[in-house]
Amino acid sequence: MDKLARYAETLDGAALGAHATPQLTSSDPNLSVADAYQVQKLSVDRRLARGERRIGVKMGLTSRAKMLQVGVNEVAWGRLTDAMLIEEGAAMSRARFVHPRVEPEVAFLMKAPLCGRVTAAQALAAVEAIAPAMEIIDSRYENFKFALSDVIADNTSSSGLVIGPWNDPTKDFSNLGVIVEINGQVIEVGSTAAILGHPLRSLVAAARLVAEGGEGISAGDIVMAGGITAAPTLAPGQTVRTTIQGLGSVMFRVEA
Ligand code: OOG
Ligand code: MG
Repeated sequence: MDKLARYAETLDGAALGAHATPQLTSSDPNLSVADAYQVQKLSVDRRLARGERRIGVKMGLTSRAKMLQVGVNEVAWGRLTDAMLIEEGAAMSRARFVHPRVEPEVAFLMKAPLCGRVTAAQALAAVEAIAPAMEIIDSRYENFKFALSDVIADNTSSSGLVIGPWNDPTKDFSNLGVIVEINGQVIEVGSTAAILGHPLRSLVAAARLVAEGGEGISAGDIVMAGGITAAPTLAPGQTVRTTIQGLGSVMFRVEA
């Protein structure tokens, strides 16, 4: 088996078994970003071969708070599958994850394809709806530590998503207040403007980066714009809610 396929198998196995694995760059410090995206594709292909279905893409590290939290300063993207979906208001099992964290995000639902270099106006015209959402990230690396190539190979830590109510995308969502509550206590506050100044910029970047990766964003896809605040750690017994001003709220529970 070639090196990249072996890395994909290791990361896929770590996700399946909910155990941490050493960073790839600790033994392969020169792993390139291009090779890391190939590892990501190969590991997601293993999921698709098991019957999971692609439902869209996610952007990561699109806010300063997120870049600071993990020490990686580049925007990256990952692939979403139906197995990652958690029903709004439902519970996720902590045992299925290594060391999960939660991020408040904005989700886009696409009504038209988007591929390559597009303007913000073209991106908005391809959006059917926007929703308050949360991503559950779970780095498969020990101590949640990684370099850029590591996190790209690991599908940018993606492991779950919860989507709230869909809203008309023609309302102004450039600077809406965001609150994350755990068990009724406010844990993080922020603004949608934390996402590259406007969440739409994340969609524009997604169209370009996904096309550079040889794929596209299709009608019906979900695109996650990226975490707005630092990501709090999840533990059993928590009820987690994100509210975005004017867009509504989204919640889930954490079980053992
Ligand atoms: C990398 C993934 C970051 C986001 O929304 O910024 C991400 C990580 O922090 O593990 O999903
Ligand atoms: Mg995220």
